[in-house]
Amino acid sequence: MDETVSLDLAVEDFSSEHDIKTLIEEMNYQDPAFLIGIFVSLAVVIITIVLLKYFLGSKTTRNAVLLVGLCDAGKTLLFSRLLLGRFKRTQTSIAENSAIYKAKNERGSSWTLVDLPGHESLRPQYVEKFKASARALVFVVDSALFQKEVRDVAEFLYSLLTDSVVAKNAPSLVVACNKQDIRMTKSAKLIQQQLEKELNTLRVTRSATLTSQDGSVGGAVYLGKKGRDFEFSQLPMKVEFMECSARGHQGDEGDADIEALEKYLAKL
Ligand SMILES: Nc1nc2c(ncn2[C@@H]2O[C@H](COP(=O)(O)OP(=O)(O)OP(=O)(O)O)[C@@H](O)[C@H]2O)c(=O)[nH]1
Ligand SMILES: [Mg+2]
Repeated sequence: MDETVSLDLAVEDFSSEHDIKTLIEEMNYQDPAFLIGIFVSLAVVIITIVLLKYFLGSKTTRNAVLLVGLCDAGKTLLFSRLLLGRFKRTQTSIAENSAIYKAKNERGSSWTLVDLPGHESLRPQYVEKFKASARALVFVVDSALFQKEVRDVAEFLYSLLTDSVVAKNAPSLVVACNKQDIRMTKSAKLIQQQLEKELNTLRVTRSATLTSQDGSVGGAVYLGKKGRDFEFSQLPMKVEFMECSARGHQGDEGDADIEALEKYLAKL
């Protein structure tokens, strides 16, 4: 009985060895162009799979639109307006609000809209928690208080933009210059110019601590292009500035003025 089994195995071994030999011999007889064709097709398939995984894989998992900004900028009211269209009395947030937002487009895209607390002591932990899932950052600014808050706004923006995860994923950035219903507020253009100036100054003071060769230390990356004044166009992500009013021009009962932001979210 045992002998038959070992004989069978020997025959099998012999035949598989024989198969490989004939395969190699056949390949030797093949036209080299045919073999090159096979290798090229295999390489194309592998490269396509890797690229698809890189572009689609990372984008599809990043599905969150984060509302960030200083305290009182209007993030929670904007959150309520985007989701329900209604005005809502708000209090300073101590935790995130999160809900599914259906974009106003034919594709029927939906994003997880997350409103993060703006308080200085809470901000870092919430940014840390959600930054990797961000498809877009809506950075909300109180345009009426901008002059007074410019330094704090720039510092928060700087910490976000030099974060290595944010820089790598490069989520779209929209700076929503809110509270445009208030008289004498700063325009989006002025806010952009002042922020570029302020970020340029911050970069000089902060980059003195960046020493490693790739320009990163403690998870921070260099902001913009070295040797040139900072401009938002130098960032790895798409950046847009827009004006809006979560309260609206007709008071609490009227509609908000957030069409530009809604259009932006529809194209995301
Ligand atoms: N006039 C005016 N007031 C606004 C506007 N948006 C928000 N507000 C008011 O600003 C105050 C702060 O709004 P919130 O939405 O609570 O601000 P927040 O950014 O969520 O603040 P934190 O939760 O502390 O980070 C509230 O009294 C809002 O009614 C706006 O477009 N115009
Ligand atoms: Mg809030």
